[in-house]
Amino acid sequence: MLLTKAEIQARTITEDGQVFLQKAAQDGLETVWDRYEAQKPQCGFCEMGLSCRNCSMGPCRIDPFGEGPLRGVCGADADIIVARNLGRMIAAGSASHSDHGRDLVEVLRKVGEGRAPGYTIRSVEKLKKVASEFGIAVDGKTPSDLAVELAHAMEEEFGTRKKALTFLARVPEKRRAVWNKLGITPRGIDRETSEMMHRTHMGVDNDWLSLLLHGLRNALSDGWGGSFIATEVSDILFGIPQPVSSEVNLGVLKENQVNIVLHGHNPIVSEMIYEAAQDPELLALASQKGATGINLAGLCCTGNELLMRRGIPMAGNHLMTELALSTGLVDMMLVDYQCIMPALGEIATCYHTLMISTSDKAKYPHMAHHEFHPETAQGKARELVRQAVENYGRRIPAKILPAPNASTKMMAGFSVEAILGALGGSPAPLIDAIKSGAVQGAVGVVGCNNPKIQQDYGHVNLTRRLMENDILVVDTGCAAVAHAKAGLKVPEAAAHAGPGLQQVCKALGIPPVLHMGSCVDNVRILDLAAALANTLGTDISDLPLAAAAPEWYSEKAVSIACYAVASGVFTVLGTPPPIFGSPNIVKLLTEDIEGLLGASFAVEPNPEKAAARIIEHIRQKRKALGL
Ligand code: BF8
Ligand code: SF4
Repeated sequence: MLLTKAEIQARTITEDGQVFLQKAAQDGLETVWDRYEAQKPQCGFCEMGLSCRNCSMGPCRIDPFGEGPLRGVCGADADIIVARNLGRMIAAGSASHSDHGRDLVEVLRKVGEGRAPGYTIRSVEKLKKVASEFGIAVDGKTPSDLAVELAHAMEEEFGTRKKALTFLARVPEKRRAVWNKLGITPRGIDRETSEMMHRTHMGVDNDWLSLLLHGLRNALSDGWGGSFIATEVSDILFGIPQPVSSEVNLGVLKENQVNIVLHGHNPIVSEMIYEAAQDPELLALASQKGATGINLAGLCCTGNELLMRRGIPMAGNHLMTELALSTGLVDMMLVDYQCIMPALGEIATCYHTLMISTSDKAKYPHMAHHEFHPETAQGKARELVRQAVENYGRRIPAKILPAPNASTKMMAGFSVEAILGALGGSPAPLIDAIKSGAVQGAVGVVGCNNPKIQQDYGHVNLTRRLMENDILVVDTGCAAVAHAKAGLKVPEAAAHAGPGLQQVCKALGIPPVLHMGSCVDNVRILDLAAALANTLGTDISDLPLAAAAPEWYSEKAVSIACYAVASGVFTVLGTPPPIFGSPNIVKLLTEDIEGLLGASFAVEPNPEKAAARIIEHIRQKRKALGL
C-alpha cells in the first residue's frame, strides 16, 4: 500500500529516505516502520521496565498504579525488577562490544603467528605504544612478536585475575579515586558481564542500588575495556584514521558499477573485501560484465570503520538498511554482526541482491552463510567479490530506482591522533579555545536511529543548536551518518556555527562536527576527554562536556550511556529507557548520582529542549572553572 506524503515525512527527514520509503511500499515491502506500527500499542509494563521473566515462577509484572500486584512471585518489587532489567541490558551491550574486541585480538595474535595471510600490522607505532602500556618490553622485538605478546596480554583483560583493567592508566587520577570509593573499578571484561548475569538471577542481588552500581562497573568494563581494545587493535591492524573526504546517502550506489554494501560492525571482514575489490583481475572481470568499477558502500558501523580509514562512502545509517535494498542496485550485501535486522534477507528476495552472512556467531534467514576466518579470509573475500561482480548482470531493470538526489559530501577520520595532529600535536590549543570562550565546550552526539523518532530529526536538530552556540560536536555511529547526510560534516558547514567555533574551524580547516568513528570508537571521545582532564590536572566531570544519544535503540547504547556518566559526562537520552516504573531509580540516575559521580542522566525527547539543557550544563561547568 502506498504511503501518503504526510506518513512519509513523519518517518524521516532525509530526502533519500522519503523517496525510498515510497519505492519500498510500491515494491510491496514491509519495513521497520510498518512493523513498528503493527506492534502498537507496545507493552506498557515492558516500557516501564516492570516486567520480569528471569525465572519460571514468572513471568511477572508490577502494577505501576498500585492497584494490581506490587511484587513478583519471588517477592521482587518494582525497584529490584527495573534494576535487574537495566543491568541485563548493560550486560548485553557490554558483551557485544567486548566480544567484537575479542575477535580483533584473535586476528592480532594470528597475524603475529603468521596465520592470517592478507592481514598485517598497519600501525607499528600504535602497537608499540599499547604494548608498552601493557608492560611489554618493546625494544628489539619484531612487530610479529609484539603482536603475539600483546594479544596474550589482552586476552588476560577478559578474565578474572586482575584488580583493574590496563587502560585505566589513561583515566585521570581523581576519576579512579571516585570509582575506587564506590567499588566500581572494572576488573575483568567478561567477569563484570558474567557477574551481572549472576547478580540478576533470582535470589542473588536484591538491593537496587547495589545492582545499579555493578551496572556502572559492567559498563566501564566495556568503555575502558572491551570497546577500548576493539578500537586500539583495529587501529593497530588497519591503521589510525586520518582526515579523509567522502560522500553519503543512497546516491553513493552507482548504476554503472558493481555495488557491494558492507553492513555490521567489525572491520575484520570488510577490510578484506576492500582489499579484494582492488584486485586487478576482479576489476577486469567487472569491466567484462559491463561495469565501470567495483563500488563499496557502507552501512552502520562497519561502514564507519571503512569510511574512517579508507574513505569509502556511506549508503546510510540504521533505518536506511532496508531502504538501500529497495534501490535494486545492491549486487551484494555482506553483513557481520550487530544491528542487522533479521528482516533484511527476506526483503532482498524481492531483488537480485546476494545476501551474505560472514560470522560464525551471526546467521540470518534468507542469507547465504560464508564464514570468514583469519586463516582463509583473503581467499574468501576474493570469492565473494567475484560473486558480486557476476551478479551485476542479474539486476532487474523494472525494480531499479537510482537515488534522485546527489550524494552529500563529508569529511571523516578524526581519531584522537588526527585531532591532536590538526592542533599541532597537543591539546593545548583546544584548551586555549575553550578558555577564551571561542569554543564553549564539546559534546558527543552519538547513537542510533529508532522508528519511534522521525529519522535523523533528533540528531540534526540537537547538533545544529549546539554548533550555533559555539559548542564543538564530536560524533560516532549512526548519529555521525545523520549529521553527514544533513551536510554538517564539511568545513563549509562552519558558516552555520557560532562566531567563535566558526573561526576555530576556519583556522584549522575542519568541520564543526567531527566524525570520530563507529560506536566502539566512542572510546576515542573518552580518550580525548581524559587527555584534556589530565593536561589540566583535573577530572573529566569538571570539564564543559556532555553527551547525547537522541535516537538510541540498542543495548549497546545503554552500556555506552552508562560508561559515559560513570566517566563523568552528563548524558541526555532522547528515547526513554525502561526505568520509569521505579521512581527511586529515576531519581537516582537523574539527580542523586550527580553527588556520587559528578555527572547524571537526563531524558529529553525534544532536541530543542535537550540542547537548552546541555548549553546550560556547559555554562555551569565553565562558571565552576572560573571561565
Ligand atoms: O553500534 S549507532 S544502530 S549501527 S548500535 Fe547500531 Fe546504534 Fe547504529 Fe553501530 Ni551503534
Ligand atoms: Fe517473577 Fe521473580 Fe521469577 Fe522475575 S525472578 S519472573 S519477578 S518470580
